[in-house]
Amino acid sequence: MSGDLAADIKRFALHELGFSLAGIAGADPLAGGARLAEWLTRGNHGTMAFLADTAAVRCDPGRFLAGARSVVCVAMSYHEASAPPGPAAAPEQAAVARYARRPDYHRVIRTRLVRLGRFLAARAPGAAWRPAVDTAPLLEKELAQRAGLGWIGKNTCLVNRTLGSEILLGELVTDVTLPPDRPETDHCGTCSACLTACPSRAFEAARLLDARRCLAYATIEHRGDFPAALLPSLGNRLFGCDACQSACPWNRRAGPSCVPALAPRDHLAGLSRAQLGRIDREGWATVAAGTPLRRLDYPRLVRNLQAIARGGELRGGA
Ligand code: B12
Repeated sequence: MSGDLAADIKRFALHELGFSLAGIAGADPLAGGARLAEWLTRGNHGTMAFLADTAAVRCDPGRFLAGARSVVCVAMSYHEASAPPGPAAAPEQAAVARYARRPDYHRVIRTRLVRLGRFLAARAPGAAWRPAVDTAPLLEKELAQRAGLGWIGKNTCLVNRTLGSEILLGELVTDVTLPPDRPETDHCGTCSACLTACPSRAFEAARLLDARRCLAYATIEHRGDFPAALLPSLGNRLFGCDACQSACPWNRRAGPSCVPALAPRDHLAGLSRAQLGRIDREGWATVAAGTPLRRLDYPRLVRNLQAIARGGELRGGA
């Protein structure tokens, strides 16, 4: 077990690759597997079949990479203390969640994880490694908690005591045995601001989100017609939702820590609904290029814009 190698890997991740946090977790199976199975049985995942299809791998890094012994967990901050709480955009604008108003973190984090893998392999010849960001079948938040990067808050997001929860996660799974860091403990205490702030009442309990009632799910992941029950609470949200994070006192307290690689694209903070309503497929591809917005195809852009308008009618407003 090489303590020096572990320290060098974390130093390289923080100082050469520009990650905000880095820590090491053991690769043994995750306790969250049972909760995930129960969550799936309840249907809380909606149309996200990919979660059910890969459930067995998600809670066992050893099935993600044969012979896995350690997981290097990293995080990148997009937190701008100046960002106002609530949907930033005015009613005539389309609100895009803060994580999505910037270069696509999947690419930003993955290219750096590949460099981290090469750094590891240079120091440990023959080492096997595999990068993972978001779409890879792993319970990223539970691994990050195990690696000491933060704890799973009541809104189910990973929260760091200094940076808050506006951090995006990535992992490098390897068959090299590295000394693990100490897991972080829960610091939510009696606060439940996130649970009450959710505009669509998506939390059935602390750390239990019914994705079918989550506006981030409805605008980004849901396949099919927009869920009618969520129209009144949608507001002008086009892509994602920040409500349960904006309400979190840890985000209120955290200073600005957005990394340069995730610097915001200002035009995405005030997209006009009227202009988007006139845009064609190519036009949308240009607006979404290089950002997480690419996950929203053109038919669902149109669906979400229509849902915002119908929601407004239901509220008797714009
Ligand atoms: C599916 C998914 C979603 C779904 C479902 C969210 C969810 N909570 O599951 C939807 C589309 C709704 C979604 C929304 C968002 N997402 Co998302 N998403 C994922 C994904 C791909 C899988 C998460 C998963 O496994 N869910 C399954 C359920 C069962 O897990 P869970 O709800 O987290 O519950 C666990 C914990 O509660 C835990 N637990 C721990 N202790 C305890 C104690 C008790 C008593 C209980 C009950 C449970 C519990 O057990 C459960 C199983 O692990 C991850 C990437 C990954 N591969 O991990 C990104 C990820 C979680 N998403 C991310 C982001 C940024 C978001 C949004 C903030 C985007 C936005 N602004 O719109 C929102 C936040 C909404 C929210 N409050 O979660 C980031 C979160 C970073 C962070 N700081 O936590 C991730 C890690 C992607 C990344 N690589 O950065 N997401």
